[in-house]
Order: sequence, then structure tokens, then C-alpha cells
Amino acid sequence: MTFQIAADFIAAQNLSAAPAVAEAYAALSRQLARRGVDLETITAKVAAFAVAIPTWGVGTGGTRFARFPGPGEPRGIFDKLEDCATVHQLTRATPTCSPHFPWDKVDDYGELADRAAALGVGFDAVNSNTFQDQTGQPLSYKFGSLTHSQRGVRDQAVGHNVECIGIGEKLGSKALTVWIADGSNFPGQSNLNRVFDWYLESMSAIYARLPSDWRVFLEHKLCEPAFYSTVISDWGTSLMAAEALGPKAHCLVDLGHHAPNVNIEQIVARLIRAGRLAGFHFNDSKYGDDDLDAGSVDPFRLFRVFNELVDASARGAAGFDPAYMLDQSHNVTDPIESLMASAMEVERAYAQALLVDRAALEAAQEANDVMRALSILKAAFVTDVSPILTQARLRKGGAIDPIAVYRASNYRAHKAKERPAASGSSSGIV
Ligand code: LRH
Ligand code: MN
Repeated sequence: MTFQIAADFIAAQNLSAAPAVAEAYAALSRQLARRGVDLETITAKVAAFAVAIPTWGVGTGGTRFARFPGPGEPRGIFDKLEDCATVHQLTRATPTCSPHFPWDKVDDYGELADRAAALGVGFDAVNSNTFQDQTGQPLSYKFGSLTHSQRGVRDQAVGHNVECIGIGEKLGSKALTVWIADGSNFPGQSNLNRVFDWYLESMSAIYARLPSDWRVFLEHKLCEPAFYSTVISDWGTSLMAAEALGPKAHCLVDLGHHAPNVNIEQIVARLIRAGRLAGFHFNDSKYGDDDLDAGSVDPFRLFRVFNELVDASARGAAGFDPAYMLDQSHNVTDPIESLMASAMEVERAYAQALLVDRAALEAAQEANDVMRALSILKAAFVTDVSPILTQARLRKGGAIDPIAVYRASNYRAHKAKERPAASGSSSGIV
């Protein structure tokens, strides 16, 4: 039996803080009532909100320069599931994880599904990987995968994605996320038009193998690892592809995949309008695809994105069914602490966006009362919604302070004993 935090340990840890939580909640309830907002309605929505954990995010991440693994690193998907379950046990906001293949490959997916179910963790979208060569792989992805100039390599990449769909079906997943690194480092290296033709040809073959109730998420990215051109570099290209492929194809927005200062919430608004918003890989960034913790650098940007999502939900936008996932690299923190903090920051942005007085905002926009419009948005953003998040967590059996309870449980020390450290240094994202 491996160590898991006991439910009564969490309850005991919550005891001393519960009165203060109730008091703060009552105070916020009075404050919001003065704004004509019913707190219980908001809390119920927040309690129903969920964001998926990237399985590749529970191990320490790294960069091309180095990776500094910590104690009790997960050795494989079974360890990763335990850590995902612990994040959910304390935050009650992450009931599913998003696996990545072949990083999470096992011989018996039935056994994996059973273990996940026993831990109370489900599977969100599965991620394929044709951006690395695997040992014994016949053909290399050095010069691309789904858009490689050689048919054989494209077919190999299509085959891998079809295999991922098969695995996902065994795990109960309903979507495939396809991010490819395909691109070029030099002008002239590739034909910018033909590579898109090959992309559509390859993706059509994958699309044809999707079960009827599945979706495929196309993930765009400005650059890296290609640094002159990237085949699926922006939302426009992704939307062109989704519309060419069919109604199951949607566009996934990884917050770190845009040029600095791009207005991501406007991209979100456009993809919602097109009925093609797949969902998100939430994280934060200051320079490039930094994969920092969501809400750690620019929480106002995360709020502005959720403002578009709540607006779409309020107006009943057609085909609006986004999948929410984190995609981060935890290079200097305990990944479990970062994932818990990030899940709560995403919840925070959602709760704040639910507080926007949409009728007043629309009136101010109609009247071009610019300062009023901004102040209505800011009033929601500056509201401390912590009592809502805590109450929602507490009602679902979570921890009032997940990081404090996690530390008090010595979970990491227990895992360090159970999981002998891998020897040797390494670099790379996982
Ligand atoms: C690409 C990406 C993609 C994953 C990978 C781990 O940068 O965001 O979503 O496959 O990170
Ligand atoms: Mn991503």
C-alpha cells in the first residue's frame, strides 16, 4: 500500500480554520448582496468547475539547460496518478488528468483505468507526441511529422495518433490533442504552402478514425522548437484547419503559445464565435512559452480570458463546450504545490468573472462610458473571492488551505521513501 493523505487528517486540519472561513463567507455574502449578487449561486458554479492536470506536470520540469529533480519524483504513470489524486483530494478542482503518449505508455490500459478509478481520477484529452523520436522508431521526426516531406514519416505519425485514440478509448477519454513541432529554421527549408496541405491530408486520416462522440483539439504555437516557421503557428491557421477537417475539430489555446502582448482574450472571443473553441492549456508567461504557474505573472490576463468565457456562457454561445486543462513546467517548485495553486488561480479567475455586472457593462459600452466600463470589470477583478473558493472546496471535502495540509501530511517525504531517486542528471522538459 502506498501513502495517501487520509480524509480525517484533512478534516482535522480544517477544524481550526473553519470559523474564520464561515465569517469571511458571511461578510462576502453581505458585500455581494449589496451589489445584487447572490453568493450561493456563484459558489455553486465554482464548485462545479474543474480543470484537468497534465500528467507530465506532476514530475519536476526542466529546460534544455538542465532539470533538477526533487525527492519522490513519480517514476511512471501509476505514481503520477497518485499525485494527481492528491491534488484533487485537497483542492477538489481537478477530477481528471490529461495523459501524454508514449510518456504514459503501459502494457495493460485496463489496469491503468482501474487504478485511476480507484484513486478517483478520470482521463481528459489524450496527447500524442510526434515531436520526439522514440527508441526503435523506424523513421525520425527531425524534419517534421504530420507535415514531413516523406509520405512514410507522415503515415508513421498518423499511425501514432490513431494508436493514441485507441488508448484513449480504453481510458474513457473523449478527445485527442494534437500539437506538432513541425516547422523550419531557415527560409527556403520548407514550402510554407505544401506543408499545410500535408497537415490537412494527415489530419484528415486521423479525423476519419475519431469515434463519433470524440473531438480533436488542434494546438497552435508561434514558435519553438522551430524558430523560422511553425506549420500551425496561430489561431487563424488552426481555425482554417478545423473548418477544413470537420465539426469534430476544434482549436485549443495554450496561453503561452503567442507572441508577447497578443490579445489572447480576443482570440478566445473569435474562436467562440466560430464555435471552434476546444479549450485551454492554462499557464502563465513573461517572455515565451515559459509554462509558468497560471495566474503567477498576469492574473488580470487570466481574468480577461474568463470574462470572455462567462460572457459566452451567459449569452448561450452555440457549440460552447471548452475543455479546461493546465499545461505547466514546474522547474523550481514542488509540482503538487504548483498544480494546487494553479488550479485555485484558475478557479479564482472564473469566480471573479462571474461577478462582472454584465448588464451594467453592456450599458456602459453602449454609452461609450469608457471609465465606467473599465471600473465595472475591475470591480469584479479586485473582489477577494477566496471565501468562495474555500467554501466550495470545504463543501466537497477538500482542504481549507491545500498547500498547508499537503505540507503537514509529509506526503512528499513519504513518496521519497517509496520512490527511489533516479540516478544521473538530465535536461529537457520532463
Ligand atoms: C507544446 C505543449 C503541448 C504539449 C507539450 C508538453 O509546447 O504545450 O501542449 O504536448 O507542451
Ligand atoms: Mn500545451
